[in-house]
Amino acid sequence: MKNENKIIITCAVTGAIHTPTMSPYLPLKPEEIAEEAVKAAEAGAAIVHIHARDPKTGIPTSDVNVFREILSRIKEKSDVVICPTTGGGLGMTVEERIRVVPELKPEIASFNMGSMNFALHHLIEKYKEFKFDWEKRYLEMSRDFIFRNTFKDLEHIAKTFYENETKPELECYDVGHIYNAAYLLSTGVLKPPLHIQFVHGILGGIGTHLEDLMHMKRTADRLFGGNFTWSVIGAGRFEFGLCTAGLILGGHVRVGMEDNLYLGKGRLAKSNAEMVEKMVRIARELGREPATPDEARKILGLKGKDKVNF
Ligand code: KMH
Ligand code: ZN
Repeated sequence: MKNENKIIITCAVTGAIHTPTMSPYLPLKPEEIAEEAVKAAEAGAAIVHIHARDPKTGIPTSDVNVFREILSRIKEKSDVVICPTTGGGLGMTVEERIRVVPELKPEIASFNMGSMNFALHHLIEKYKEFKFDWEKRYLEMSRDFIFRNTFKDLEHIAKTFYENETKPELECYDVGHIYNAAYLLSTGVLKPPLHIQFVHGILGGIGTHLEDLMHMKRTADRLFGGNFTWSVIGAGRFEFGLCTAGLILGGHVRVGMEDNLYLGKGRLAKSNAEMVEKMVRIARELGREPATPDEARKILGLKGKDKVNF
């Protein structure tokens, strides 16, 4: 089968949105995060997207040593492409967020394309009480939180990525972020071909209607012609629907507990692998075969797993 027909499934295994109360299955410790990532890869994920959490409390952390432990554990057991976050978690500085790139020199990492009020406070009302003190405070703080990615930041982040031969995965949470990417491409800050991830359903960004995805896709088509690859995220219950739409439109997809904790209505996913398995089933039913990690490396033009620093 040719690479054009291959679908890259990314699994985002823990993230910095959901908190321990929301699911007992959310991996928190480095060994749990790594294990979930390895199993997701075995289930068919070609890329795993990684955030780190404090091993004791589960609070998202930018500690490079925790990232290093997670990434090395995964690499020991799997050849999956490892994509750490540079979005980090609420309250981290840009410098803290991007440290993983010069330190660990990953093949690919997330690169957030604009500033926004990344809001999670609306999740509070779903829970009567929280396991840890920090959870409610963390979610509440997002009501007034600007996820900072100014043009000055974006230039600095891009420079750091290219110096380390790390491919940017451009997280676009709204149409304006696609225009930001086009501007940075026109000024030479970003280099073609771009890899864009359309992120739907974060409060503060674009919604989860099919028309929203069509608008993002049409805008990127118009601005970049055929010279880009793309993937879709649908937060919460829209995950599988939007990913299915994305795969029908010829894109790649991301699933996993960072974006959604449920496998179906009222049914918590017990593992990230279960979510990947579901996506693999849908893809195969619709005639798309999951890409292997090496096929994903080729499709995205990555430098290779021997060139990372972990
Ligand atoms: N949390 C997602 C909505 C990042 O880590 O840099 C997008 C994301 C961003 O994964
Ligand atoms: Zn992330």
